[in-house]
Amino acid sequence: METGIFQELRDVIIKADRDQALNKVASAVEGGVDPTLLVTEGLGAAMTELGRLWDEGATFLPEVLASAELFKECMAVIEPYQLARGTKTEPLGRVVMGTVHGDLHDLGKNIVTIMLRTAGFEVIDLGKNVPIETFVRQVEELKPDILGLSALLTTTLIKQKETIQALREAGVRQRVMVMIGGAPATEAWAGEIGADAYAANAPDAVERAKKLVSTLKGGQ
Ligand code: B12
Repeated sequence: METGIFQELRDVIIKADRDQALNKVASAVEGGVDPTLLVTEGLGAAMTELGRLWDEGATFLPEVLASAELFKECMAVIEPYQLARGTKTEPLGRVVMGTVHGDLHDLGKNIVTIMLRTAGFEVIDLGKNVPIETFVRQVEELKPDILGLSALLTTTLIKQKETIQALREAGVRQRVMVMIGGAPATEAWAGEIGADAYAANAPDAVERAKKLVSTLKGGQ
């Protein structure tokens, strides 16, 4: 039963039980469980739950790190199955994505990246802790339709604003749609810093990205 596997997967990710998690993921994808649901209901939900435990002081950094590493290993198993379900036609658009400078959180960004790829976008993932100049240079060189900026710390949120400012200063702001996300980001923050879109989660990010691209194609 599918809902059972998501709960089981959440439990073993939270416990960072590597063997169990990798076995469960492999047998689920081979058994035809929807890979996107495994990512959102299994892996993503486990990290959200871990976040709640962290807030309560019921888990500690080494445990979170172990779960985060395992999350990545599981994603690597799921990704080929997810991509195989995606479209193989002309990409919907090009996205450059990264976590802002000073911020090492990349699990959420990775989920957004893979979901955008599955939806048919070409995504160039710059990784985490990405300097502002790198974002600007990649926008100049790769000419993406969308720049995605992830930030998980209240102290690094400001980098989203500074990146948009730097794009303006480099004269390339009008060339790209900027989409922001990450736990402390909000719709209001997006408006305040002049971003084109905010999304709270990966499915929302896909919807927003599709709208941004259709606005671009509509000749805005
Ligand atoms: C896992 C984790 C870590 C891991 C990160 C591993 C990794 N590779 O990412 C480790 C252990 C390394 C870590 C380190 C730290 N962490 Co930490 N971490 C977390 C935790 C528990 C979960 C974050 C997570 O992965 N969530 C699950 C994913 C799926 O959700 P998400 O990231 O929000 O992403 C979703 C959306 O936000 C959105 N999204 C994300 N990015 C983007 C981008 C775009 C463009 C769009 C559209 C959407 C989008 O879609 C995603 C999918 O749905 C949170 C707790 C929490 N409540 O969030 C703390 C948390 C973020 N960490 C925190 C802190 C303080 C730290 C440390 C400073 C701890 C320390 N003392 O060293 C360091 C900072 C290191 C650094 N410089 O970045 C605080 C931040 C507090 C604050 N207000 O700033 C939190 C909130 C915990 C807390 N309550 O104190 N952390």
